[in-house]
Amino acid sequence: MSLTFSATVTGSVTDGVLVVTIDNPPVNAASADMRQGLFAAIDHAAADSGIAGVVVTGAGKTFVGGADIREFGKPMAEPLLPQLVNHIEACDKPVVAAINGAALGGGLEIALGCHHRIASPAAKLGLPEVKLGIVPGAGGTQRLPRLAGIVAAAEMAATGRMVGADEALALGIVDEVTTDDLVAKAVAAVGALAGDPPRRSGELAVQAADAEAFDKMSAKVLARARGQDAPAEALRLVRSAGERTLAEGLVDERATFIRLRDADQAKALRHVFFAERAAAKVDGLEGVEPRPIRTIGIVGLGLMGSGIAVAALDGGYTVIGAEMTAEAAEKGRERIVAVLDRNVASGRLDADGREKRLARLTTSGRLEDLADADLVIEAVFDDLAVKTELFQRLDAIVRPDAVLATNTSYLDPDVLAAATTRPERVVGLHFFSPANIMRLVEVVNCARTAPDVLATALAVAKKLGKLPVVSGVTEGFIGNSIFSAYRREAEFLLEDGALPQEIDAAMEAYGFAMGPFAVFDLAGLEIAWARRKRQAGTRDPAERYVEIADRLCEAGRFGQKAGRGWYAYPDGKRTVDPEVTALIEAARTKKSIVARRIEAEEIVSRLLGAMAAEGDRLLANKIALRASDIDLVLINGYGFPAHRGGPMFAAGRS
Ligand code: T1G
Repeated sequence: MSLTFSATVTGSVTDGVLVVTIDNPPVNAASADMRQGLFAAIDHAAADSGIAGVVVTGAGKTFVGGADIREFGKPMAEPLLPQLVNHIEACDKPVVAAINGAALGGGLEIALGCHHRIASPAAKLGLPEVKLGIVPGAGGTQRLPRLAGIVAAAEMAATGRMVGADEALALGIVDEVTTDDLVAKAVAAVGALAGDPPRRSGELAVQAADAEAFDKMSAKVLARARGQDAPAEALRLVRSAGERTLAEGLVDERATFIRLRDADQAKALRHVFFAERAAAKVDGLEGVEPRPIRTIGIVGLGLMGSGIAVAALDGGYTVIGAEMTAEAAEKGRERIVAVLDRNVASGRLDADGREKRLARLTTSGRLEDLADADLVIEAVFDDLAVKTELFQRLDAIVRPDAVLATNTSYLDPDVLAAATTRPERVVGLHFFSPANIMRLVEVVNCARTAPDVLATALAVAKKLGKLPVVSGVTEGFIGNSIFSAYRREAEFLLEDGALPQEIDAAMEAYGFAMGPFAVFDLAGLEIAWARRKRQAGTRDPAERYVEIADRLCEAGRFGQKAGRGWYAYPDGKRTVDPEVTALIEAARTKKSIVARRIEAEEIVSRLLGAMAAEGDRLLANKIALRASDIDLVLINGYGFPAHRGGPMFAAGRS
């Protein structure tokens, strides 16, 4: 007999057990309708003497993906999630969670309110709220430590790390893992538990924490949390679970959740969450099938190319790495193997994974060996003549349906496309170094790129686990265009009166891991210098131009690797250098600029404003599809603090 408790919650009685299924696509989020339905299902079971207990499970691949984030900022209908979780836990009949997939945030909290938890191997459990700038708000910080202990629970709540079924079992978060019929197993568990007092996680004692382990974990978490409020609050709430009653802890948790939910950081991180999902949606690609890609050729196995090769191997592709000579190819292979070995040493990869990847890798000193590649990505020296000649050769080697992608940062991919007989198959895949680590890939939609080629590039980037953002063709695409505007304004500030260390301090206080001048030194000053010299002949004389960086380069101050740049680096330690201050003062004098004190607030405002103004230009010229895409590029490629939402969000433009 089928029972309907709400539009998204239905039930059926099997062997005297009410099996409740949550079906709220796409992720079974705990919407108002779902909460009302599940609440009613528990009431129904409690009232029906023919029902021995309840099984709660999700339809599809998710158990419950969490509270419905789209409801945040709107009036919340009862029952609120904590009320629902408390209601489940208070039920006098056994309620068993059959965790069939992701149980995240409120989804895990619902499972923790159940009296017994059985997970399928596909289950993923976690409290990712801190990634949204909040803390769990329905008992997660209070019930999880009662099952998993304070240190493990605190680490999960403060980092948002998900655990798989086996780790959840080892931690005591779930009671069983089964590869059998999950619901049948849960129905049997209800039968076995019926008649006994339910085991309520909220009533369990909290085991005393290993203080040293907690402090060590906490220090690591807070070091990474830089400027974010939620992780410290999550640590505090879990840590204090052992010092007060469940009721007291729940009150503090809820108040903290509401305070953080309505604060700026959570609003920014919710923006980023939805921005990431919007970025993959490109008008005109609905229903466009990507071309099947199994073998990826990579030309150029230097730092970028070898990183891209590892990313492709990690993504499950067969990889042919090509260089111009056998020796260079062998060196490239060594670079790839070295990255894999580092991943094994760090525990990110096991020996079997390493072997499987190497079995899918071949390297060659002959471009002709790329003939069977479905996609070829070039990552050779960023020189137009070199890349153009390479594309002409590849065009004649690969199949007509093969896709050709350029990793260029600054060159015009339309010129490369025009050098081939099939420009429609050319696209840009601008990776960020190290390509096997950085999530961001700018997918450059060239003038002639065919829709299915663009769809192919997006699909490959997604399979690589990357965050693809579509960019049109302009020098520097989205990221480097904005970064150039950021650099220009930072140098204007120098002329006007600020010093590199003051500008860096202001931006680091705002939330950047590194200020602009520290970043310029890290990246090296010579490439920007070469570009400025190339552009000198055509530069508009009316345009304000700052010569300070040129003076640095003329003095051989090319940045951290050279031991001197905007800073000096005695023993590798970034140090203010009076020589640079003198160079800046001389540049001001040359332009008769009277330096003035510039406060941090003006520094931040001008630099954010410069980025947002360039973002407006990119939107007006249709280089970026949406303002939130620009935010994603700056956050994932240039260290813009995610909890500030990105330059366009910070400027109120997205
Ligand atoms: N609420 C609303 N919409 C959501 C959602 C959510 N929690 N999670 C995903 N979506 C949408 C998403 O925007 C996209 O929409 C579609 O679902 C597919 O998402 C009280 C308060 C579950 C692992 O943080 O991690 O519980 O673009 O592409 O790759 O303590 O979604 O199709 O229109 O990501 O299969 C805590 C967030 C909330 C989990 C599935 N939960 N979601 O991944 O699909 S706060 C989370 C995810 C909370 C309580 C607190 C993933 C997923 P559209 P998708 P996926």
